[in-house]
Amino acid sequence: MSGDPQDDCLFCKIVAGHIPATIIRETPTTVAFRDINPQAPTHVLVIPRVHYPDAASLAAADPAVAADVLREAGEVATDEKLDSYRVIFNTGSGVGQTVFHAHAHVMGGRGMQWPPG
Ligand code: IU
Repeated sequence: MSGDPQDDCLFCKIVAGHIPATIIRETPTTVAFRDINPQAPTHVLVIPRVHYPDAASLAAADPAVAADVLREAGEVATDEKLDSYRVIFNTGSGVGQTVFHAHAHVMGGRGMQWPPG
């Protein structure tokens, strides 16, 4: 929960440019890149540059950056011309979180069911 880069974190490595990603937007506090295994025509991840394991711990420690992530999610939707989309923060392995660096999934471009599976 320090905010500092973690040696074993793949998204910290993307922020540092040490592993590749298709980056579509960057701000001083965030990076947005296309998901490597897209589940919708648009599937973009928005991450904070600082490392926190999930969105709630980011918001508790640095609410301004959490707001930046949300704002950037909206900017991605605008860039992608999505009038309907989802912003998803998987939190915990029980609901499918696999990378423990806070990230918003921005997904759109197809119909979706409610409730989600
Ligand atoms: P999750 O909410 O933790 O399950 O989401 C992690 C996402 O990160 C998942 O959709 C992966 O496809 C995606 N991803 C990626 O885009 N690039 C990577 O190098 C790695 C994972 I590792």
